[in-house]
Formats: sequence, structure tokens, C-alpha cells
Amino acid sequence: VNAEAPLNLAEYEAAAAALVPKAAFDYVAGGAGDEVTLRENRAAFDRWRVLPRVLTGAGEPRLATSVLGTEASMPVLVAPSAFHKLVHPDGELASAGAARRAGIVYTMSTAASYPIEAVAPRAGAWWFQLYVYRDRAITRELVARAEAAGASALVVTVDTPIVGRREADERNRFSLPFGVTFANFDRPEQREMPANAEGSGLATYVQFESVLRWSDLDWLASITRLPVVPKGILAPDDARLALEHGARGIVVSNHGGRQLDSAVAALDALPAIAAAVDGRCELLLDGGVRRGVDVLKALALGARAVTIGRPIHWGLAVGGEDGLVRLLELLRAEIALALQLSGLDDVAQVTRSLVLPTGPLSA
Ligand code: FNR
Ligand code: LAC
Repeated sequence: VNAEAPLNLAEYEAAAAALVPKAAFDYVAGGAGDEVTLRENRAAFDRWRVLPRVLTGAGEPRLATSVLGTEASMPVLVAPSAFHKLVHPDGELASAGAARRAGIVYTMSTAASYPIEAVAPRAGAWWFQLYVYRDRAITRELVARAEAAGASALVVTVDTPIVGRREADERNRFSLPFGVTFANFDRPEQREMPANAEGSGLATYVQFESVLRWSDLDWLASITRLPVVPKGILAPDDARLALEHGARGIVVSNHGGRQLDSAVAALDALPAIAAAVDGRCELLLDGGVRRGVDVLKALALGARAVTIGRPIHWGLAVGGEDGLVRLLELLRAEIALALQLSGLDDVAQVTRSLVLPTGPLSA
């Protein structure tokens, strides 16, 4: 692999693996349990084929769209992910800057390794991802800070009442290296990850609310003026409930296979959720998006846009802010290519008829 110029996201991953310390790389790469869901997130994309149309007159493609009313240069967002400093000293300052330069929405994690107030000025449009802390005063404070710093949506992660069992992290006794913290907090209990001789330090960071209810979503909607977007929904009935409890968008996700192993692949959950929601809110999809054509498949099956998690760490690891900009531009070029070769010249033209399950066409 030529680390100067990876040709695709998989080559960025390989380049990152050679640059990042093993425990940090394993934390980013890993999934829960046997990693069935981690693999399925990818495999689900490969079960769909594209039916291109020809002679449509499609020219230079237009990728611009909007997500929850925010303009975006393409239907891709930065997924919230923890501790960008694990892979590059500029951490979230660099990832937020790259998202701004690429013209896409940045989602800032509660578990960022630079604080909200330092990262926000680097981003363009950005959303805040909230972990509900057991201590509701801490939770309120995070929401207030995100609002004050200019977040335009509140993504509430609902699939992580406790952290999934990631065996690589246990084996590596994963904890945060010197200089990397939950930087949004001052008090050591919230700021530091326990360095646990027994296993994963993250698994023993027991600050998140371990008993989440729909009433908590109502409560959050009542304390913020931002649109509330639950992240981590897979069941169509939960998508319906989310709408009843004030959700303004939904992230269809299994946390990149890091939580419940054997949870359904995110892409496999999408069509049924799209049917349940029936246009009442926008859907985002994450888990396994690695190619431009994956983005088109997700759009065809009902997503407004996708978010990408691990690839953000790969771009940062390879080249900081510039490296991530290059990765995002590679993905953009792939989306444009796939669109034009499909006979379309605007992402808004992607419909369900663009894709079909693998196998012969019906006569
Ligand atoms: C995550 N994810 C995540 N999600 C979240 O809501 N808050 C967080 O702090 C994190 N942290 C985090 C760290 C790392 C290293 C990874 C890889 C992921 C999950 C993330 O938002 C997203 O759901 C998945 O990463 C999507 O899958 P892909 O794109 O990584 O396959
Ligand atoms: C993770 C948590 C922090 O997936 O969301 O590692």
C-alpha cells in the first residue's frame, strides 16, 4: 500500500493500521463478540445490485443535498466517534476542519478528546452527539454547552446503555494513553477512563445512564430547542415510537457492530424502517459504508444521507486534517462516478428502482 496516495477507503485503513498503535487501532476497528454484525454491515451492501440506465443524457453529477434542513455538499456526514486524538494529535480539531472544508455536517461526540468549545469554531455546520449521563445535571450541562456553541441538532445515542463486549479491548486492556481524555469534563470521574488491569477501560467507565426509556427522549426534547435525533434504531416499531416521542430524524445504526453482536445489519433494517416512517422524518444510515456506490444503495433504500465512522479515524491517522479531506474527496468522486454511470446526474434522482437484490432480474 502506498501511504501517500491510497486509492480507496480500504487502502486508507491498511495505511492507518501501519501508523496507529495496536491497542488504539483495535479499539477503532473492533466490534462486539464474534463481530458477526460488524461483518454483516458490509455484507449487506454486497447483497444489492444496481440497475443502471443508459442514454439518459446524464452529465456532471450534482451531489449537494440537505440534511434536517442543513445544506451539505454530498449525502455523507461525519459520524460521532470518540477520541480522535488516539490517531492524530490534532484530533477533533482536524476532523471538524476537514468536514468544514468538504462541506459536510460534522457530528461531535460526547466522548471527544477536545472540548466542544474548542472544536465548534473549526467545524462548519455541526451536530452534537449526546450520551445521557446518569447524573442528569451533567447531561443538561452538555446540551446547554452544545446549544451555546452552535450545534444544529442533538443526536442521542440510544444503543449504548452499557458498552458492548469488545474482546480485543479486553485483551489489550484498552485505556486512554497520556494526553487523551473525555475532554468535555473537568472532574476526574468523567474525564478519565479507568486504567483497568482486568480488561477494557471503556467497559468500566460506568457514567452513562444504563436504564434508558422513551420518557428520557421526551425529557431531552423538553430541555432543548434543537431537533432530537435518536441514533441506534433498528426495529421498525422503535422508529414509529421515536416519532411519537418527538424524534425529528433517526439514525438507523447498530453502532458499527460494537454493541449487540448479531444485531441486524443496518442496511438490512433500512427498508422496513423507511416503510414504517413513511416520509415523516429523514433517515440516516451508518455501518459499513466504504464506497460511493454504497451511498447510492442506502439512498435508494430510504436514507437521506449516510454517516461514516471508522473511515474518519483512517483519514486522520494517515494525514491529519488534509488526510481526511483527501479521503472525503475520494468518496465524493466515487459517488459522482457511480451516479453518472447509473444514468443519473443528481443524488435527488436516486429512487428505489435503482437497486435490486442480487440474482436474476424478474422477467
Ligand atoms: C463509534 N461510534 C460512536 N457512536 C456514538 O454515538 N458516540 C460515540 O462516541 C461513538 N464512538 C465511536 C468510536 C469509534 C472508534 C467507532 C468506530 C465508532 C459509532 C459510530 O457513530 C457509528 O455508528 C459507526 O462507526 C458506523 O459504522 P462504520 O462507519 O464505522 O462502519
Ligand atoms: C464506542 C463508544 C464510545 O463505540 O461509543 O467506542
